[in-house]
Amino acid sequence: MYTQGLDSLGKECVDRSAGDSGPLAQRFQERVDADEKIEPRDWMPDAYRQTLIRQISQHAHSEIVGMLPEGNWISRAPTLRRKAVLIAKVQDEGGHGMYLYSAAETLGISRDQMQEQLLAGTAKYSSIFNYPTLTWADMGAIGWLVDGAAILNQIPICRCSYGPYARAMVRICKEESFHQRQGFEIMLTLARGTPSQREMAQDALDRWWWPSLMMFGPGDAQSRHTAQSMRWKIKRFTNDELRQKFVDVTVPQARFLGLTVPDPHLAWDEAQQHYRFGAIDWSEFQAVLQGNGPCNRERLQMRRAAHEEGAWVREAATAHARKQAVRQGEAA
Ligand code: FAQ
Repeated sequence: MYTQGLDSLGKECVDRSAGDSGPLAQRFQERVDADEKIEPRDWMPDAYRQTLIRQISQHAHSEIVGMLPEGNWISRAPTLRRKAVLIAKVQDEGGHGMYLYSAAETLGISRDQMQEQLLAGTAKYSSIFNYPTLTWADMGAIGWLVDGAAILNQIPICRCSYGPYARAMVRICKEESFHQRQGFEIMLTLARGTPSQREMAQDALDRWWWPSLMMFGPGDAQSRHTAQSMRWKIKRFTNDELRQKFVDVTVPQARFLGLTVPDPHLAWDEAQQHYRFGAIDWSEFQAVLQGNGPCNRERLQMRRAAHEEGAWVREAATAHARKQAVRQGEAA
């Protein structure tokens, strides 16, 4: 369902003017154009390397910070089954962060450097994780909308030009698909429940709809990286193309749930075969990116505390590795 139509979008947005010249750069672009994978030891333009480090590390940080809004509900899940599923989902997100940090490390940045950037507040992570999770229905809305948006954004990355990133995304997308379904199932249960459960589901949709649309990034005219990233096949579709696909897929799902998308301008455009939707409040998006969203400070505080509290684990692991190395040296 989420992959339908993705292969027919995006071709006209490739900017051919940017990029290095010189025989190595030319050969590199030819390989990308031929859909060959670029591997860590291959020559690549420095700007390509930096773009990947930026995007993959932001993506990894998003997964790690993204554990916090849901982690908040593990102890309050309504049943044992819901608790077990939520724990598994949050663990998956931790795993996604680890694969992605490993993929970024192949480009020459260390995990410690990425951690420092996150904890210092200089690294970006997805805006969506700076919103609070106020009710149980938010677990449904996150799975349905946030993971749904993440899948649409990430399936094309399985075909991205950089091998380690593309391969990491294959497993991640499979797990995101399970996450999306569990979220939809929570919403369905609430939507078919008591009037107050239904109200809770509607309230969660009202609060998460617009931030989910913002996940895809600024509009194409404002996106500074899209043209070059598409030329390098890091991105396969523009932010607006993916956002439109998300709206087209999700609105019928909201109707199936019997919930109302909080957008008075939402309308089906028969000629275009797309839903038209209202204007996004980009000032809210910018405020979140500048650190002034509802939970930015809380999220970073939590990460810093977790890092400090985990110092003894890192020390123990390092001491264990040292001991192992000495023993292996003695045995050799
Ligand atoms: N939030 O020129 P563009 C998940 C920044 S994972 C914050 O369009 P680009 C799983 C952008 O970095 C969610 N910042 O940039 C999960 C750039 O800043 P810079 C994360 C944003 O890179 C589910 C500037 O604005 N997914 O949800 C955002 O070409 C549930 C200009 O933007 C990924 O990271 C934003 N929403 O396109 C976990 C997917 N949007 O670096 C837990 C991979 C834009 O110049 C629970 N990433 N910015 O200072 C991508 O596809 C791209 O990086 C985009 C942005 C599309 C996010």
